[in-house]
Amino acid sequence: MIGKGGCPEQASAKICMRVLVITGAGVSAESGIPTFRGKDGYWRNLDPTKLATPEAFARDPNLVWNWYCERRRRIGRAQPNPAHQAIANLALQADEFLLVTQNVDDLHVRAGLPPEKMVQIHGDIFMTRCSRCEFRRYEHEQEQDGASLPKCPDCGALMRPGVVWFGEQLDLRKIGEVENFVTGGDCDLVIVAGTSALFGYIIDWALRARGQAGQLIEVNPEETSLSQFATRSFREPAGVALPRVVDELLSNGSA
Ligand code: BV8
Ligand code: ZN
Repeated sequence: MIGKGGCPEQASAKICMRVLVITGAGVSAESGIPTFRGKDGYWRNLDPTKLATPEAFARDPNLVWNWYCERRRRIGRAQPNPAHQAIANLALQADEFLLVTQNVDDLHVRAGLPPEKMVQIHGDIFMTRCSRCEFRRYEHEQEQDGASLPKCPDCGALMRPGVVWFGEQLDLRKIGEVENFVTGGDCDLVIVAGTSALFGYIIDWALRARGQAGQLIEVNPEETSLSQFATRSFREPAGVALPRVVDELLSNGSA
């Protein structure tokens, strides 16, 4: 698989494989970011799947903004872990690559993953957008002091975090990016790491991308609804298993 002359798509690539990686909250757990369903996911003993909803925002936008500000601060203090680094390395070495992440944090990019090789299917926590018009801005520095709720400079409506909430449609452009890759040819390798794979589209993309002959590697200390389809499962933390998986790929070019 490692052609001396390099790979069909990218001469510089060292792994002549078409690779899809799908990640969830578990890959950021070792960076100190709580998962959604882990016991540490609750905030002020509020269920995150109840807080991350348009209803909660309508009911108490202050509470929801405080939650997102606290998460932004926590992510700002966190560092990418070896799982993020291994995936970034794979993105740079594989002939064809796409990362579909459910995570709204920026740890994949901070680990060196080229943003054009990633789709944040549930949005970006550092994006703030108007709840009415198309206005949006990237907010890393500006802290929301929670006192005054941010208003849209264009239409005066309430600004909201640039994420997809439960009960909301996914961004059709992003769905298109994933579909382009998934239908653009069977993958030699699909890696699914740190996700409970609860959303139908996550399972659907993993299985369609893998096609008939591809490998499906699952990295998760626990069984998930995808385990039955996996060709190899690593019941280990992603920060331990993924560097090993990628080293193996680099050393012999196939999983
Ligand atoms: C949708 C952003 C349709 C916010 C998130 C009306 C319209 C549309 C859909 C619906 C609707 N009404 C209801 C729905 C369905 C709805 C829904 O609620 N679904 C159910 C199944 C939950 N779905 C939606 O709302 C979605 N929209 O379906 O649109 C559509 C779809 C496709 C095409 C066209 C139309 C939108 C849902 C998005 C919600 N927003 N995040 C924010 O972050 O604040 S979801 C959020 O929770 C995360 O992004 C992530 O996706 C999810 C958590 O899941 P995981 O990441 O897997 O994390 P979890 O905690 O569950 O598990 C962690 C795993 O890691 C565990 O397995 C654990 O064992 C493992 N782990 C732990 N430590 C480690 C580890 N693994 C490795 N290493 C470790 N160290
Ligand atoms: Zn507006």
